[in-house]
Amino acid sequence: MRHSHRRDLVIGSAAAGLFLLAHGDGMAQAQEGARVIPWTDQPPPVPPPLASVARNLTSWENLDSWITPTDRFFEVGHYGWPEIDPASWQLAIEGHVDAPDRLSLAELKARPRQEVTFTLECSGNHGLPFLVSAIGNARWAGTSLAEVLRQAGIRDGAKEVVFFGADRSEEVLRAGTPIELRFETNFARSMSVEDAMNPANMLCYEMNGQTLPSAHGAPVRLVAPGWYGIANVKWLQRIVVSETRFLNRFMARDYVTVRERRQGDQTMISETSVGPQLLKSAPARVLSAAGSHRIEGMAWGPTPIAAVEVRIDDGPWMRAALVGEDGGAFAWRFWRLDWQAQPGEHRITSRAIDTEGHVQPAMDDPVIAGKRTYWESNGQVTRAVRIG
Ligand SMILES: Nc1nc2c(c(=O)[nH]1)N[C@H]1C(S)=C(S)[C@@H](COP(=O)(O)O)O[C@H]1N2
Ligand SMILES: [Mo]
Repeated sequence: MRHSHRRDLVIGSAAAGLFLLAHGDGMAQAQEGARVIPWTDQPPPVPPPLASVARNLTSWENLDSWITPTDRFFEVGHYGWPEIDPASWQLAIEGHVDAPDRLSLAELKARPRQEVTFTLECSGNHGLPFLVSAIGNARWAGTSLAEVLRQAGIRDGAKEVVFFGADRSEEVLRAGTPIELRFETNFARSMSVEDAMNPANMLCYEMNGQTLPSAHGAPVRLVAPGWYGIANVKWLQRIVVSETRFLNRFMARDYVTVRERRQGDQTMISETSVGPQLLKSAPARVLSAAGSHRIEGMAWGPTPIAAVEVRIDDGPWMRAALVGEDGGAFAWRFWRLDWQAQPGEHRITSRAIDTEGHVQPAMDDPVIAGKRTYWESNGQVTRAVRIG
């Protein structure tokens, strides 16, 4: 336990012994005698039209292991849930390249293998009342995207790399007007050539040591560590190197963050495509054992987590202890704070601080308060609990 902060000493002492077993393997459940006190502000169920888009949301109380088991990992599919025959599947590499190629799954698996532990968060997480646990941390394995692109030979003048999924649906522009346009299109997202060539990116065929399940994009998905979920294109079918920018629904119409900003004495609106992950944390659960309490949660973001602070009701910020695995640049950190709780209703808020001193913004920070869309909601998360 860290004692770098004075308030730590006050909070950390008496209850510490009771919870010692809790994080030996990162599992809160492994702890004898400790009981989870469910939050009183439970999210409503995903409303029917979206329940087939965002599935398998596991409550924060049950996201209790550092690696999220695949059967508790949330799933998002905007254009349905394709089942692809891995034996006949091929990945096309085409567009502005010297040597267009088609790669089978066996050929991809024969290439050098790489792995990463990456916490995948949907950019809508915490932006909608029913979407508050669209996050999970998994061990992903595959082969380098950059090496496949290098082999195809990106030609001068290329701007972007576009990733097409096999999932397809109809899109409508100017709906309900005399100049409405309907067309069928595949799910796709693009990245600048520079971002695509990041050595962390992989063509992924394994999740948590098993064959990538179809709900998570089998046979092969893009894993783009450090990016919000939307960039991690599932059911990959074609990778097209492009000389122009690619502006589909998932780059430029939806998945666009609309923000009001003060610019001198004017208010301006900025509209930006959902991008890399942002600094964030959330309280995950409150545990109780023999009259003592402990708050546990996670923190993640683009830069290493230096500290997490927790506030109870309107009290002072208290430093939590970072615990469990430090799984590298792309994985969440678990944290905990022992708590001498008084009976009654309480609000628990956490904020992450990175090694560069950035602090996760409060909900009334202009960067969050000025946001008109639910994407990229990295404001501080407050949960409610009743201590009996
Ligand atoms: N082909 C395809 N890839 C996709 C999506 C999709 O609808 N189709 N959804 C994206 C979004 S919004 C998220 S949050 C992640 C979710 O990944 P998971 O289902 O493995 O959790 O997949 C991304 N990749
Ligand atoms: Mo998402």
